[in-house]
Order: sequence, then structure tokens, then C-alpha cells
Amino acid sequence: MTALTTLLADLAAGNIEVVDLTAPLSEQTPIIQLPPPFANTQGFALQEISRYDERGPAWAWHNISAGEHCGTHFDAPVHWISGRDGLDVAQVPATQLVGPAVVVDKSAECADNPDFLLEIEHLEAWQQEHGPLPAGGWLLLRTGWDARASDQAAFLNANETGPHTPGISIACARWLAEEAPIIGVGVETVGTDAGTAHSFDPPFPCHSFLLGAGKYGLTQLANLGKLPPTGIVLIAAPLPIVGGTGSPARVLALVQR
Ligand code: 23J
Ligand code: MN
Repeated sequence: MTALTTLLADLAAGNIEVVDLTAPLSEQTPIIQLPPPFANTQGFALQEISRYDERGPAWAWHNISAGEHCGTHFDAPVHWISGRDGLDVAQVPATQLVGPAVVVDKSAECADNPDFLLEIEHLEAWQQEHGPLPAGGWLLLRTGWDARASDQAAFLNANETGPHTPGISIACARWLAEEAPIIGVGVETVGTDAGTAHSFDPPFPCHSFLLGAGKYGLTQLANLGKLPPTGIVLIAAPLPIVGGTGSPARVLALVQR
């Protein structure tokens, strides 16, 4: 048997499970809200073309409209000024869209502190227990935030001081970009940066350092709680939007059961 026939047999037998990490895409899908004077993204919307009616008697179809950075989505390097000479989403090599992933679970910490920031020390402790971060793969940060994804207000968790959602510290973002062997970071929140990251130096360090290093982001992931810490094959499938800075993506995980 080849590796692929073994894989197919294990999928059919349920020895390997496919976990869908993608949030459903609808007009209710939460979107990021930047403060004035910044422009904001459109949400996702469907527009009916026909529905088995005089406009198309045997068929139903829609036009879709959406921002690139809407729902579960992929951030390409050109999304940020630090990565402006880097790849757009259509240029990301397909081989990089299938790779290993690990889950760092900070959901307990985030339940107590919505402004929780992942630090280098947390990753050093995680690596002591689970081994090195995956070369050419993804660090997925579990925060428990996916439980809020059906409610835009709870998901953005904003008050008079702005949004309060967990993320990654400045030092840790720099380390992940410059030292770690990963190709990207995936999160459950509306963006890879913390809610308070607008006031960090640099602002939005996860975007700034990772995309500046030619690495990628994945946001609004669901079902990270169904994954083991290691031993995950991640498939991230953004649309190849030519010149696009990102794209809604289907993100799947293969795990051994
Ligand atoms: C634009 C400006 C700031 C942020 C973002 C977009 C995102 O989170 C995104 O979706 O890339 S923080
Ligand atoms: Mn984005």
C-alpha cells in the first residue's frame, strides 16, 4: 500500500478524522470593527440571482459579496505594509497549504482575562512538554473564543476602551516571525492580533512581524478544542484571488483517532 491508499483506508475506517476548523459564512458572521478614522470591511452577503423561478426555472444561484478578511480567513504577506513586497494570496505555494500544526491551549487563562497575551515563556513551557514547534507548519492558539462566534458583540468584546480579545505579545510575535520554524499562526479571534494591539508598539505586531517575515495568518478558526496538541495535518484553502491580501478559507484538520 502507498501512503495515500493507507490514508484513504484510515479515513474510511475513522482512524483518521477530518475536523472542520471553518466557521459558517453568513450575514451573521462577525467582522472586525476598526475605530475611526479607519475604513472597515464589508461582511459576507448573498444576493439571489434566481430560485427555480422565471429568472431561472430549473436552477438557484447567488452572487456573493464579502471582504477578503471575513469569517475564517487567510492573511497573506501583502496584507501588511511590512509585507508589501511579499506574496499575495494567489501566490502562496499550494505545498504550503498542507502541513503540520500544533495547538497551544490557553482557554483557561483567557476565560479569566480577555486581554491574555501569549508570551515566549508560554511557548518554551509548551515545547518542554510537547516538543518543538513544527517546521513549515502552524501554531494554533486555542483561547475558547470560538464559543462567542455566533454573537458579534460577545466576539468583539468591545467597551469604551476598545476591543478586549486575547492575542500574542509584541516579543512573542517577533520571536514567532524571526526565530520559530513555523509558517503561520492561527487563532479563534477576529484577527491574529489581540484586541488591544492597536496601541502596541508596533501596532498590530502579529500582522507586522509575521506578514513582514513572509509568514501567514489564519483567523476565526472553530473546533480547535477537538484537536490534540500535536499530530495534526492542517489543510488551509484560501481562494487564489489575484492580487488579494487574503481570502475566506476552508480550513480542515486531519487527526489520528
Ligand atoms: C486590518 C487592520 C487591522 C487588523 C486587521 C485588518 C485584521 O485583523 C485582519 O483581518 O487581517 S487587526
Ligand atoms: Mn485578516
